[in-house]
Amino acid sequence: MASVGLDELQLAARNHGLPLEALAYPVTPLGLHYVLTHFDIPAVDAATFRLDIAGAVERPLSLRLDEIQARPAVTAAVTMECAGNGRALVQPHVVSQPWLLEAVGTMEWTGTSVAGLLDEAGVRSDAVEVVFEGLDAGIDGAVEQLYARSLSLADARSDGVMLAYAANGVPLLPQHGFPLRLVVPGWYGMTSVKWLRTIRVVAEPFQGYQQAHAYRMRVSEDEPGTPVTRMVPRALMVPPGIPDFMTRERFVAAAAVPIAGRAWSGWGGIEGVDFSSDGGESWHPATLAEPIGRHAWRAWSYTWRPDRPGRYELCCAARDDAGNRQPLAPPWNVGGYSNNAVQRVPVTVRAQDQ
Ligand SMILES: Nc1nc2c(c(=O)[nH]1)N[C@H]1C(S)=C(S)[C@@H](COP(=O)(O)O)O[C@H]1N2
Ligand SMILES: [Mo]
Repeated sequence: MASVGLDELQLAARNHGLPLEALAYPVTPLGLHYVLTHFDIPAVDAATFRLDIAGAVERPLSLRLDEIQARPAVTAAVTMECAGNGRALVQPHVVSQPWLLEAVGTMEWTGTSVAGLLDEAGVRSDAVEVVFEGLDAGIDGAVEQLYARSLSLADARSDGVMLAYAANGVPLLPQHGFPLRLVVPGWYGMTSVKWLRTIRVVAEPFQGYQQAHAYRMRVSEDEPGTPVTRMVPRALMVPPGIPDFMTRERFVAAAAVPIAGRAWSGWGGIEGVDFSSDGGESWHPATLAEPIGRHAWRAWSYTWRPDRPGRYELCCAARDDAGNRQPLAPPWNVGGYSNNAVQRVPVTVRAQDQ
């Protein structure tokens, strides 16, 4: 593994991933969902909070939290993954939040639809995009900013896109965007702006830092690249057996080993998951469970029967119904985004008498 610096350790100690054993839960318990915050977590007073809907609209709105909560509510299980998931596994090393594979989670979000609010404000005919701006300020790439991202009008209006004020049945935790955040199913997490303060409908494409500079797929700093959008497919397994404290290496008994995990894609449903115990040389189809929601990960399982004690490398790979399949080797780009190379779990099978 490439070594990470103290600045990366500082980020890794503030943000945190899903412990992979928590893949066991269909809905990630509060506190186990990954967290990624670029700047500081703002302390927001819900009593004085306002969401402004401004810009190219007929009727600008300024809504209190209780007014938003009084609107028609939707609840959906949504799998969210950071675009930088897998970054620490790419070569050459990309300096940023050093995720291995744990920047994912699924919560049951409750909120109100963005389409409904846009209709109420009345989007003007010259509008092209909707900018979602957070309360959190900071400096990124030498640019001072409020964290902000945009969506095309069509994407902002699409089914399932909501302003969420609750997760797993309780008000949002501070680190997940209290009191109000955007949730955009199927897209990488940077899209789902936390601590939402302003929705601005604009007549020109948004050129903010997190849109026009960060979150671009490109292999050199001087090319504009293409935007990072939806999650490419990924399957993860709960590492089986017991771990070594320091190396996290796994140890299992020489017996039938139940393997379980979850798989998701932002491009469509999961068509299949394949399992390998020889580092990706040979593959065996896993069993898929029924989906728990259109925007949520899907459980899969496989019974692995190692034929002898020794060292193995377990892998899993997802396929979606849009025809995407996980690669064996990580794709490289400047930001270390969208690395969905297959998970590799080294395991030692111990003889029965050990
Ligand atoms: N306002 C604001 N929204 C934000 C961010 C942020 O730093 N500020 N980080 C984004 C990124 S990169 C991710 S991956 C998700 C993480 O959401 P979570 O911490 O609730 O898991 O929030 C997104 N929304
Ligand atoms: Mo992210």
